[in-house]
Amino acid sequence: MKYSPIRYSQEEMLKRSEAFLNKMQNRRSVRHFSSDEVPIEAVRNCIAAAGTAPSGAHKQPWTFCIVTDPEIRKKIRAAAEEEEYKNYHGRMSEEWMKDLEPFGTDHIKPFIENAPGLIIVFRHAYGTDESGRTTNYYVNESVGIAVGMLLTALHEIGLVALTHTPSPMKFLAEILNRPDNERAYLNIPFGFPADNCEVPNLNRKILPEILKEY
Ligand code: IYR
Repeated sequence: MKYSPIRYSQEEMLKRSEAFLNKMQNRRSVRHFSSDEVPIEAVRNCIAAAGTAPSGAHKQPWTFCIVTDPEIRKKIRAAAEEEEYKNYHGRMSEEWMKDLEPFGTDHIKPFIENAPGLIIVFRHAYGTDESGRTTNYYVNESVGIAVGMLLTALHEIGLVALTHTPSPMKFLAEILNRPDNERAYLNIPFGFPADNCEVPNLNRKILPEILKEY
């Protein structure tokens, strides 16, 4: 099948790369959400955009669950806080606890209930068809790329998000009744930042630190 994507002039490419970089420099993880309503159809489009990600043998080994139901969120929060309590009270190393200090995180996760919604991402450890189990390839890489595209899409429409990693997160598949081949990958609360929202004053590595040219 023939493929002819748009071809920009070199000057236009530079201009677009600078504009995109500026836009992405403004993306931040947010832990405090407002209750402002979010256009859910726009979030569905962001998920469809994530679903355009490349994947091993094009198996598309992902499921994205949008969760807004208060009862389900209550269950997820209770289970997440139970695990996180254990993490913050003995399961995480001293070094880990110290590394997290600038972010002011603890086991209490109000955003699970008060963000306008959650996108819970599942990776497919294997696939299924009429004959039984099928193999998926590079599942972590594939789902990681799709999530990167999802975060970019959410940022593009002016939403903020958090990549929340409750651990262990087996409870997510149980609460959402996902099939056996699906393993929770990330919980992504999304919405608008709260009025008084603050984020840690982080420095990003500069380009020479992350880019080596050969
Ligand atoms: N999963 C825990 C701890 C945590 C770990 C890392 I690495 C972070 O960058 C942030 C939090 C939690 O969600 O609080």
